[in-house]
Amino acid sequence: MKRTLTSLLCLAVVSSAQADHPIQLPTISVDGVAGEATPLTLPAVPTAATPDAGELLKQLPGANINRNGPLTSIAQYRGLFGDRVNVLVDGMKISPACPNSMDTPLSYIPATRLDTISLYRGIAPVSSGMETIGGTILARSKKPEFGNSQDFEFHGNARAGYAENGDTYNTSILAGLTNENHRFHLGGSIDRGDDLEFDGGEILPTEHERDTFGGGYAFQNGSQSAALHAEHHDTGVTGTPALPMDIIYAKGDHYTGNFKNTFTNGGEFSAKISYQKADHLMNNYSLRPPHSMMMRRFALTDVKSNGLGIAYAVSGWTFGADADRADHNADVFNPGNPMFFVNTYNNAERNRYSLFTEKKFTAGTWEVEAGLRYTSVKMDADKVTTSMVMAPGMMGANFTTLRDNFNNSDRSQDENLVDVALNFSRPLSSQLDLVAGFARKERAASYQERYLWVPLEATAGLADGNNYMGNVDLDPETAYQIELGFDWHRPRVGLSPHIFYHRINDYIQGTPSTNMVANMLSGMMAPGKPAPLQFNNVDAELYGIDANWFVAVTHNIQLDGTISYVRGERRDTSDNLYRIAPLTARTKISYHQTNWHAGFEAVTVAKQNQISDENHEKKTGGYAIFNLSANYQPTNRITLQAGVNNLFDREYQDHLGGYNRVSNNPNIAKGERLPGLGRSVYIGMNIDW
Ligand SMILES: [Cu+2]
Repeated sequence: MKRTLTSLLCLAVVSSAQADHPIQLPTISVDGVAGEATPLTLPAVPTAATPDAGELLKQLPGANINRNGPLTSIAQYRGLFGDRVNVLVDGMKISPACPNSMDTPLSYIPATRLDTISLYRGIAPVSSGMETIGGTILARSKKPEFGNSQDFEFHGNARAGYAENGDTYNTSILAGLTNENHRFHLGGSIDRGDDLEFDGGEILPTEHERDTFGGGYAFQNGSQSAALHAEHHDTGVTGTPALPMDIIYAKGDHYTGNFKNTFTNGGEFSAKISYQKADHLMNNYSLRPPHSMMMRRFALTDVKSNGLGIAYAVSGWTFGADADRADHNADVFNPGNPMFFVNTYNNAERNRYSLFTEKKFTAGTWEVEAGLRYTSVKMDADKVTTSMVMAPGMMGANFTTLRDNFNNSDRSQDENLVDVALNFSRPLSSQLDLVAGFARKERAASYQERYLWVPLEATAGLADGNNYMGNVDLDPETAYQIELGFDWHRPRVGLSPHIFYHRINDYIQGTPSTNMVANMLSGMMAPGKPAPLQFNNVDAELYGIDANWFVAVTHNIQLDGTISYVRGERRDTSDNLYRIAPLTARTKISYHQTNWHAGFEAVTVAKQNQISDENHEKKTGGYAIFNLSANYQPTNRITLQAGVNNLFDREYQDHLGGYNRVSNNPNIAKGERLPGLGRSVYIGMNIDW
């Protein structure tokens, strides 16, 4: 591929390099332009405007974020989100300690420590993970490179950023000692911020604090590599205004190990192992006023998980086995009444054992990737109880009935999931590729969907304000997926529209609970709230189109962007699916010189009228916001960054942003949709050595 040294054409080359691999969209950097596999890489400096790695995902076609707080971003891809999307952080599946996903997987990797974030566009290959019904997203932390000789060298990276909105600062440091065989590294980050603002005032509570610290050792020679990594993560007092409580802490450690050996026949054996433990405290009275002293609650939750995977790849074939286990606990307490407790989840276990095979081959002009995966999901939960069974009258009687029903139910459940994925591509000309894919993907119920025995909002961050009841007897979701698109890649123009259709049988969705005891209890505990929903199997379909494009207008000026549209509907009723991203286009014009560039971006979002009545979802209007950004490299090692997000301080509501649950928000009514962020001027610096 022809390359020039101007940064402009570098952009074009990177983009067309992406188009050469239509099945897997390679990594897009923070600027949405650089690719990790490309030698001519533009500086991958994350935007200093946000501490949250999730924000960066929005630059990928079809991807978006459900936001419940400044650090609580839930990945959405083509209308599927939460447990339906397989998010891996440094190759590891992280299980949130919070049953409401306050500590989402992406919250474990601060934006300042992020190296790349990437997405398997379209149908994720079965080798990318278990339960990939909504795709696979990979977030990778920055690590020093191995050296070129036996001599050890000291390398590192420091980043710092400040954003005026919320007085937000974030900083990280990475230090490594490496030679051609060994790599030692240490890294850490500090994120702090006060309450964020919009044009009409403050959004309470949106303060945040998070520290991370980690280190590791890696080895490589010609045929073997191994890596060990330990990571400590400590999120402190952080608001989640879209949820009924806020984070007081979410902290823990995770460890990963990887090993790879290449044999003389070209075969490659790889193994990975991981362990995670996290503890979490949340409450509804430290960062927000409680309804009353009587309604003060805090919850202590924890998770332990571990994972193991092995694979052997030879001659285009890959054979692999994966297993992981996660064990969740959550108890709710009342600070004013030491006798009060509710076991929400007691040793809720979700264990997966999986085998897969995948084959990549060429058939005529077609490149084919075909995969088959079988996964056994074994779930169980211990018996629960609550002090509320002692409550007088119907309250105590209802709690007793729900507890006994749950404890006598068949809590041990096994599911068998079968995934098949076929991805095809073929060149139609030297500049045009056709892409097609077909898949059957399955997902078993989450522990929240299965084991929530009392009407509460512990729903992995759905944030729709409804109380939910679990359902022990849920069937797995089965999706049939079709992907069709083309990638047009010329040196100065690229365009890759893909259309998709997902037909999902047994889609797990809250429908009005018919459990009279739960409904009565929910009404007694939360007067005025709608009757609870219960997780049930329904039928759904999602379809849409998304595209990635660029045009090199002149030698120095580039236009690029993405457009993402998805429609999510029920097939068994006339309702729509909940929290579906509205039609969104990102359009950027940028001017490039060798050591600086400046960009002006428009983010245009259509109204969302296609809302879920079942979830009591509210419509949102359309809007456009404009962002300015600039990078300057005074030397090869230093990048300075400045920008303004939401330049015109436009007041808008992000459809994926949730509703205000906090009664002391001076300018946002309770139950009103939370506003998007107002104008924020930011500066940042990145130093590599
Ligand atoms: Cu929580």
